[in-house]
Amino acid sequence: KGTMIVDGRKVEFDQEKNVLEVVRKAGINLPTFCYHSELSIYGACRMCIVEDKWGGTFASCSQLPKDGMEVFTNTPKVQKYRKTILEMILANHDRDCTACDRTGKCELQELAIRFGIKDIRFDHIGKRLPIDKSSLSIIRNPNKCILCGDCVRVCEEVQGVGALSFAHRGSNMTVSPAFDRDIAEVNCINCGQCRAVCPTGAIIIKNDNQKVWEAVHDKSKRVIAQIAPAVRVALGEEFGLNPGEVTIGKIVSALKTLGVDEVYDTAFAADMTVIEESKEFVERLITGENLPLFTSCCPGWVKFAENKFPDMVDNISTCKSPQQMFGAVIKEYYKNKDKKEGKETIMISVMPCTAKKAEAAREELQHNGIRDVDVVITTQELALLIREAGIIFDQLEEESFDMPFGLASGSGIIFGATGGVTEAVVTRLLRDKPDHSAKDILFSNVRGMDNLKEAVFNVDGKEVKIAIVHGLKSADKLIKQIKAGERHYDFIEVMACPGGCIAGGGQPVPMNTEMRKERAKGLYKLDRTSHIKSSEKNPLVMSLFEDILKDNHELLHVHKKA
Ligand code: HC0
Ligand code: SF4
Repeated sequence: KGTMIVDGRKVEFDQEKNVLEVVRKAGINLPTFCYHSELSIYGACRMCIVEDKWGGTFASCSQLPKDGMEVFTNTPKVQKYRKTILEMILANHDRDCTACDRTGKCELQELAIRFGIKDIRFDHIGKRLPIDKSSLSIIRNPNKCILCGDCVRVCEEVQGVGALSFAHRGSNMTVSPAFDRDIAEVNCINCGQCRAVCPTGAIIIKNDNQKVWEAVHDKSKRVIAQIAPAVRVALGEEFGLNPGEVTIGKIVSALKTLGVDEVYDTAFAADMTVIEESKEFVERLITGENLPLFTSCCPGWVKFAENKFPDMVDNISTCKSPQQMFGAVIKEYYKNKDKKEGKETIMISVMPCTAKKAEAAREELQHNGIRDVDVVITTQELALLIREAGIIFDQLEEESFDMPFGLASGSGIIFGATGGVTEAVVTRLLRDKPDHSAKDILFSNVRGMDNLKEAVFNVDGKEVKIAIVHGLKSADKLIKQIKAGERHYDFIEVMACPGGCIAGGGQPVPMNTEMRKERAKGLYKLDRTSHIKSSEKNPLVMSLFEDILKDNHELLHVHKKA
């Protein structure tokens, strides 16, 4: 607690972690590449440099604020210093901006414009390192890397994966997977969080939009799209709206304009998941086998568990994720009609998540070479498709989902936020309990952005303990404690990305905790205004269980997790 003087003006500080945050509080947007409030402080880019009253300079991210401290943010010395750093980075950077995925949203480009960099005094080195296209989810272009280390830290500190690190020394320094291997050959779980923090185009989403165009241009295809819960509260950010603003009607309309035949809600399939997963949970509670039950809908988490805790894979629910359930059900639903009409059904998913691309390609999620889901595009790719097609988002008339798979309960929709799956399953298990106040207390525990959330409730007289974690580092810590016998749970929801799908690696960037909260709020609002509160009250889901799923239950489950 204290007061600092920034450019001659007094600023009080209290919780601010460093001088940089105090300067920003004073209304000065100091530039930085390597500072993220949620990651450890690296202090390498030095763009946030300030001058003290004695003429000394320091990186403001790396200093604690002190009472009476006086700093200047725009002296000739720091201005010159920042410009020189930018020129040095640009001299070493691939300047193929017109064809870059991040153009217009690149933090390096933005700062070059902001600081009026026109002539670069250094020779253009223009690295020519190979581009890594091995992953199904992301592309790494080391020629555009500015060595801020944000990806290295998020992968290690938030995800507990450590797939990326600094390699080589001096001017040969790069960021790469160990031993310069391709990213697909290491323990990367495809979460895309590295891409979400990368300030340039050095890590981008693998773009599958061409596959969408090919499908909608092919008259022999019946093109069906499903839209994940979290997409509807984030896509708007690409078109100037606030985080959390719901644009689902426009998204449906945009997909129809692009040529998709039918548009459905992944939250419908989430309702199926709730019913199947609750059943599985109650069965395990009775037998006592494979507890705790871990949720299975997050493919980043499933791959993490396979890599790190192979002995716990049987604890993961056998339920396919809603994305995959939906694909399997749609293909079954249209099987006979396709045969009659000589068509092929293509399932396209619009997801907030880069790992869903890898999930859809898993061997056990295809049958006789036919995948449950054919193409996965992220929220970001959908925004690109909309722009490419020349669709003016603002002017789109809202449309509703098609039927019969367009109706979802509020429970299905909140899947997109951390705690949502748990809340939906508990709502289902407590369906006969009229005690709303107990449910309200329970749900206040499962919502929010705490790393670990816990709740206890009763099923048929038995006390059940739940944990919710998001960010795989938190999951890693929790599982180690469970293995050591320090903690005990019956049900554990794990989502790889901090905040859940709303903050997936395929969502618009930049992203921070406030935005995550706003996006989650958008989903909870949809839940409140939904006519159907719990999954088993979704009449269309229930009739599906009576109909094609009656003898086809295996469509919803997966048993081999290689
Ligand atoms: Fe999610 Fe899902 S909630 S993982 O976060 O379960 O991606 O939004 O679509 O599959 O429904 C993502 C989001 C989904 C699935 C659903 C689940
Ligand atoms: Fe690490 Fe996720 Fe990036 Fe893979 S996709 S390198 S796991 S942050």
